[in-house]
Amino acid sequence: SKKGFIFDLDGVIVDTAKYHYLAWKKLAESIGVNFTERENEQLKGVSRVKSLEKILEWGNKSISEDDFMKLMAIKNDDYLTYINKMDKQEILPDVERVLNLLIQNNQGIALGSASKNAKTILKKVSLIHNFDAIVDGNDVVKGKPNPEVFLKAAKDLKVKPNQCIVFEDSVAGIQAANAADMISIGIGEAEILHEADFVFKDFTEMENSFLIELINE
Ligand code: B16
Ligand code: MG
Repeated sequence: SKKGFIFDLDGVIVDTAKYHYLAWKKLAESIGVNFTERENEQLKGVSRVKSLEKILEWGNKSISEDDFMKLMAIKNDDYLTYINKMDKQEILPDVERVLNLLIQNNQGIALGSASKNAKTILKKVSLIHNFDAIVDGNDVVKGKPNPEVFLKAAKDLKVKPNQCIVFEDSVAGIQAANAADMISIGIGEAEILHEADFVFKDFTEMENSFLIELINE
């Protein structure tokens, strides 16, 4: 039957987390806040506004609304210099195999991302045409772990939430999928993503037979 398969972007389709890291690190250090990969881990799946709020909190800084907007723009401009250099080679292993299998089986395919740059990135890696629906940071009011982004994707696909499957690399995203009454599939470390219904290290570990079972369930 027709199911809805909803993909997170960063950490699932492409590894843009490394570019977010470089851009946030540069920004944080420019205002005297220490920033390591450990801090970056906590920003995965979190919106740009919330990310900057957290960095300021870690550094015990309080700034004006005006400066806040300026810092967000600086970070995003820097991030976009990395994004603009992306191409198909940055698609994570076996993402295309999974997408092609789902397309061949007439499944609904959506993007459910917190990023406001999602469409730009999907175009850069030439995957945008594979998606029947795209819901990103421009379309939602409440970020993950709120289920809004995934519920909107299900609605756009015209598939009921309990007929949807979500691929996510962040804890907040798994919680959002669970709250939406969808099957949650973690892509990453099982210890971190223990709230997911299933966890795979990456798509190379996910067999076609597993996907076919999800479709036929
Ligand atoms: P932007 P996802 C998320 O993407 C990232 O994981 C998160 O680190 C980032 O802050 C957020 O997008 C917002 O991104 O600044 O481009 O709007 O994992 O939900 O696809
Ligand atoms: Mg992600």
